[in-house]
Amino acid sequence: DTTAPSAAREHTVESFTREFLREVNFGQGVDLDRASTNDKYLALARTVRAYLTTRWLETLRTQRREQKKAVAYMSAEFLLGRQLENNLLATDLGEIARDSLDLLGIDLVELCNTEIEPGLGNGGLGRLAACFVDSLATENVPSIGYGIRYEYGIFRQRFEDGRQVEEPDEWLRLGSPWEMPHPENAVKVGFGGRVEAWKDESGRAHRRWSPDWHVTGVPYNYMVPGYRNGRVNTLRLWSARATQAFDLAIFNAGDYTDAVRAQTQAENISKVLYPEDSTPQGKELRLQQQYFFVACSLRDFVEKVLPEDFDLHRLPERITFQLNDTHPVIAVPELMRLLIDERGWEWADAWAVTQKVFAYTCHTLLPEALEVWPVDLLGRLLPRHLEIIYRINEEFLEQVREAFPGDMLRERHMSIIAEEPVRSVRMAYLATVAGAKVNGVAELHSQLLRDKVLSDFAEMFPHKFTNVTNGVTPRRFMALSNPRLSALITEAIGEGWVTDLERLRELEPLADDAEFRRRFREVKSHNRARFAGVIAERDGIEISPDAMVDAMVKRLHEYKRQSLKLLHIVSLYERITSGALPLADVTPRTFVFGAKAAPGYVRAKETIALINAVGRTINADASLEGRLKVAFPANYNVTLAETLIPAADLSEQISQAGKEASGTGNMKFALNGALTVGTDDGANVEIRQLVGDDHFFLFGMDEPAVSDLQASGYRSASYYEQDKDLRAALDMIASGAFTGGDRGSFVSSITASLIERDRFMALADFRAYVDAQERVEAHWADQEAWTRSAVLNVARSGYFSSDRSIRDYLARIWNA
Ligand code: 26Q
Repeated sequence: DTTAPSAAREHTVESFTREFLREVNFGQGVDLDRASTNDKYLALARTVRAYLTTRWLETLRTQRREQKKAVAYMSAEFLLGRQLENNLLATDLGEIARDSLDLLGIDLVELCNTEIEPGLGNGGLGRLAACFVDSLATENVPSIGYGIRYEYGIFRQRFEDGRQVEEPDEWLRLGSPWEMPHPENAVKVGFGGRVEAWKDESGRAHRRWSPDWHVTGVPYNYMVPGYRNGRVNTLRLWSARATQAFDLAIFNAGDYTDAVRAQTQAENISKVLYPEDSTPQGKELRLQQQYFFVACSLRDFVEKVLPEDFDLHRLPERITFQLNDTHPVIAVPELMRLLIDERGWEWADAWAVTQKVFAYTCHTLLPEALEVWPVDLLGRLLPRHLEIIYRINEEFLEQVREAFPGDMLRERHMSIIAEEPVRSVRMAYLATVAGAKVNGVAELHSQLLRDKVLSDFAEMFPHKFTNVTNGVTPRRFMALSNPRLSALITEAIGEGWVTDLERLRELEPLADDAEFRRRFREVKSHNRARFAGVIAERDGIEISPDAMVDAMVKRLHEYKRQSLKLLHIVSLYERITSGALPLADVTPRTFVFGAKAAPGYVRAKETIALINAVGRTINADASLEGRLKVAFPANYNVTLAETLIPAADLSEQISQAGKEASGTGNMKFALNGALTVGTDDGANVEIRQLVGDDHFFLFGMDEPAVSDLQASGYRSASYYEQDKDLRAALDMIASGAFTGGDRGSFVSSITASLIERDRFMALADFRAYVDAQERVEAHWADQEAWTRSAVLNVARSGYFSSDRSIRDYLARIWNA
């Protein structure tokens, strides 16, 4: 970047080297010639951190002076990925650091690769939060992210005999140079206990919560730099500690072991990220986590971020709390409690403010993924909050009765409290009632929220409902991860596109430029080779760098239909081995999978085992002459995504229509020049509309077709009976062809469940999918046509920058 105010002027290689060496000596306490790679990594990280800190402090001073309205993004997950490279990119210190280290004989890339990524999220929702804080900073929005500093992030995945094994993610093992703990700003949070009534001198009735145990939240600050704009925002993650008072009381009582046990109980709260991302179990510790970080964050904002003696009646002028799904929704009764019990406000005043400061983003459509908390559990842990929720519900149902007199059924449907199967709080309903706005994450998803999941609420509060289509940060997912493509783009259209992604449109004419296409292919080819190198080293997987890279990477879920992809692979293999398909007609392809299964999700784990079994067989079959390969590197994470996505030619987005709220991997692939084979689901719909039907392989039932088929009675067995290729593929799996003749265990349970039930209609979409794959192959056979499509995918996907998402949030929600 030569036009941006270059860091070089204030930060020469020389001074960088001096600061780096200082960090080696005085930060790590070692001589350079005795320093380990980790010492050098930490020293480099701290050098960059110091540079950021100057700007961070300046950002904080400005905000204290100007007191602009801010956004607090509350999320139980922030799937950040590695920090060093990103921060070098944002500060434009990359070249200086490289030159400086070169002179010292140190390899920058090796240091970057030392970093263990903070995997503080499960998948899409957590990564979205990370993209959003990046874009908030880049779009110059005063904002703060609030979340949990899990000691263990998403588990590390290994395969043992093809089966998933989970290991703890010890991401803090080698030290964490990016965080700044602030124990002096710790916050105390209560749990359990009782609620008492009391009267003040004037005789006014009040309620008071006396918790019976407490936990201390220690804030850890992370700096979130905007892209070369001088702003550095804060991400504040909370870590749980035992409260000192609690410790002392028990120690003084002489019970040392009890005291230690109490400490452990407290610290358990931020110990580990729950690895389920759907069908959440109502686990008490999970609710403790949610209340813990939300209570800390509200108190922090009200008491530390806002000026002292700020009049909270004006809170809506200063903040929106954006709730990332329902995980932080307990913030609603917590703010009510704070205003009413702790500040003596009247209910109506507190409710008026509360309804203005919260907004809710929904990320799902699956009914089983909607969070509910049994009232007995919630009432035991947070008795005052349950009372408040009941009162919110009473007043809300009163409103429902007024709006729809005599409609008892509606009242029951809309109640925040579900009666069946156990009395529970429906968190999405609470969020919808309390929030000023409710948004879905793609056009189709928002429409389905209005029409189906929350239709009664949309009827009652039409003004609340809106859409903000997700986006991804082009900093990490283009500039950082795909430097070759980025350089080619910059050469073609100049600087500036990284923060103004619609400018990629200027590439459109180049799709017709043969020389540009050649260079584009060269970039892809380089990226494939780079990816091949990484998985060879990391996983011992050998692939040809010339074969088409066909990638399906996302959490393992039945609705995402990895099994449909697998049926396609098995069908190809079956047709080849049975002689129906001449090898010469088979497009050389590497089928790449990346997927973690929730540890308790048996069917998902069986699917992983089956993919690995099929892969082992196909990869070892010499008769294929290496034309087909299955590559399933373990432990797919942000870091691996950064080398895989730029290498991909084909992006698999094949969820059952109406099930994937948005998807964000789909956007990353399109922006890196992969073509999509996909259903009419989530943001695929918008991707296809933008890139055009000729450059997107659409297949399968759309959402209305799925609903109709469901209503008329779906019988998967009929597809098995009537499609001989499908039958042959399923039979081949069931015969034990991939499991050394073993027809038992997961083989029979997976095939039987597909043939007999097939919850997400993979069989119904099989034929359309195979046809789409044949269109893929025909298009690929014409490399010029394919490259043209790939370039147009890049050129027309600028809309999917998370910068645009943030601007949409500003216009539709935060300034509204
Ligand atoms: C809730 C309660 C208890 C335990 C776990 C959970 C939990 C945790 C994570 C529930 C859901 C999640 C994650 C959901 C998620 O990642 N959803 C995805 O969000 C993306 C960003 O909007 C969308 O693109 C995806 O379509 C959606 O599946």
